[in-house]
Amino acid sequence: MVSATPRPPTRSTLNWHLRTRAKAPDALRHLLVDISRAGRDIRYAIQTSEGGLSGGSNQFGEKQLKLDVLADQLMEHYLRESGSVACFCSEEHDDIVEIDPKAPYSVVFDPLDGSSLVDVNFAIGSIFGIYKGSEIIGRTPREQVAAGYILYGPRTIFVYSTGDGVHAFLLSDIGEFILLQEHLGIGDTAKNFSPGNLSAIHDNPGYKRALDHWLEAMTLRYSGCMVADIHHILSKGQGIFSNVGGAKYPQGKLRLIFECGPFAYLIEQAGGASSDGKVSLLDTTITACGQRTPIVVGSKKEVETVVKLLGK
Ligand code: AHM
Ligand code: MG
Repeated sequence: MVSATPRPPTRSTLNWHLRTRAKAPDALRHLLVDISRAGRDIRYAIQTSEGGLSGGSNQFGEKQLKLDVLADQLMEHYLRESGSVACFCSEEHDDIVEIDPKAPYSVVFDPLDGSSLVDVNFAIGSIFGIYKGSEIIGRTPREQVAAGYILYGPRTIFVYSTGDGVHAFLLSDIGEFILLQEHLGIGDTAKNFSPGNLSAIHDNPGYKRALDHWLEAMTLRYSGCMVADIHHILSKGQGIFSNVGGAKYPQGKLRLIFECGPFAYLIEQAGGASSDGKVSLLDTTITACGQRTPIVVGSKKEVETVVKLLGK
């Protein structure tokens, strides 16, 4: 006889979590599961495909690796297959790519963040954010209905939020993401600092003041991959990450749409803070695909301290 009450699954899968805990609408749940599948395939590509340059450059004039292109194609494949994506904006495309204007969501993503670290076998990642509707320009990252990342380290971890906390999943040996930790939280004070675009201290006295303050009592944790460096903060429950302007990158190196926006959403969901030096990154209006922004994210009190030192 078939039981009337559905039994919980034997493993807490991502799909189960999205359905029963996050109570995500079906289309959003399917889309997030599809993005996790892209992550699983990108993981396989990192482990098995040849290295080297693709011969092309992205919208920022950066030389693309074959893996950058492959990761981008895998993500695009799953987004198209989902049937739920109106358009997407990727670090590897010059402009927004339209899929189906009538579909419910728009997706922003960096398919392979920190890909220059692949040769040295450091951790790298994919980042994504999801907006309702078919517009991305003119929105603010606060309007994301979900954001997350996949970290390809010794273990592969999928982290997401749909606005009710931040949750982490581990890729199992049979290719399923299984719940690792719910409701990751960030304390108000930081012990670790992660300073990007550090050469800016020579042109930006505020950043030099922040560095001197960190060196007094804190410990450096910086890998050069934003996904790994921010995952460090989320998994240790404290820390600060920054990438602010100097002569080479007046607005810092990182992009609002597919790098800083999704992380600002995740960090604030976990109880931390984000700032572009003036306001929360969640309230910065997106004006162009390639828009760069200064970023300070992590433990609340430390973000406040650094913003004051930057602005002095
Ligand atoms: P990418 O998207 O081209 O890989 O560049 C982004 C990466 C971030 O992951 C990281 O925080 C930053 O570049 C590192 O830059 P730097 O080496 O200047 O600190
Ligand atoms: Mg990137």
